Amino acid sequence: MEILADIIVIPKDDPIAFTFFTGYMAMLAASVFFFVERSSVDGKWKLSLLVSGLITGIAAVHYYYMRDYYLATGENPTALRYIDWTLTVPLMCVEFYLLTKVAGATKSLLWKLIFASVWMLVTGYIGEAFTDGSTEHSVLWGVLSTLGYAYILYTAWFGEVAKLAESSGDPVVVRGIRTLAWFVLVGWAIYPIGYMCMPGGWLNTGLGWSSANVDLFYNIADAINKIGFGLVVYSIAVSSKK
Ligand SMILES: *C/C=C(C)/C=C/C=C(C)/C=C/C1=C(C)CCCC1(C)C
Repeated sequence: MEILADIIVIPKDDPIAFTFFTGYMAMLAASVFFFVERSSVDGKWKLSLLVSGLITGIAAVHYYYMRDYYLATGENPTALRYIDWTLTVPLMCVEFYLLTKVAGATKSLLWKLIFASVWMLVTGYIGEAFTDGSTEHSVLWGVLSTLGYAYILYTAWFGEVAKLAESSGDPVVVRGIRTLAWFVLVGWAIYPIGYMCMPGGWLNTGLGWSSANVDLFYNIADAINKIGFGLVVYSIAVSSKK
């Protein structure tokens, strides 16, 4: 973690720095892919592909800044991270809405999902950014945040989104929404696990991790969720015949 005459040096033994750089490139490449492929899918899926490209594009720009911030300070770029998520997670809610719109998804469903995601992120931010290192603080805000997460999870698996997918009568959409619901269940769970490994968190004891270690979890999870989510949307767009 040193800056030599404006040249940024990546330490050979720093996996966190490594994932910031690969994460950046992967997000950028994914955006190019989604934007270019937009022209090869049926008209009704073009907006969904645009949103996929925006999600990875917004993340790429944030990664560009976060990796430099991390290299320069050795610290967790909490504010940049949450600004990124506050833009990209609601856009993932827009993806759910667009995919189920043919089956009658309403604006009110979209707003409920966006509200839940903003709730999850604002409370998570308070938990991380204003921590005094105590377990009380970490747990209180972590639990409040999890309420928003649980709402999105429920909606995707059993609630409105799942029901609308079912009534679309299109097996490709049904399968696609189910795959996205798996991403929310498994891929998104990596974030709270990382959160709990931070000082004050339930999983921190014994590990003795600093708060920068959380970036390893967040970087891997972001690559899986943002690029993976977009690829599922892409595969729905190319395989749905209707
Ligand atoms: C592209 C970014 C994504 C999909 C970010 C998702 C973030 C979460 C699901 C974060 C969840 C959290 C909790 C459920 C509790 C602890 C605090 C958070 C914000 C890490």
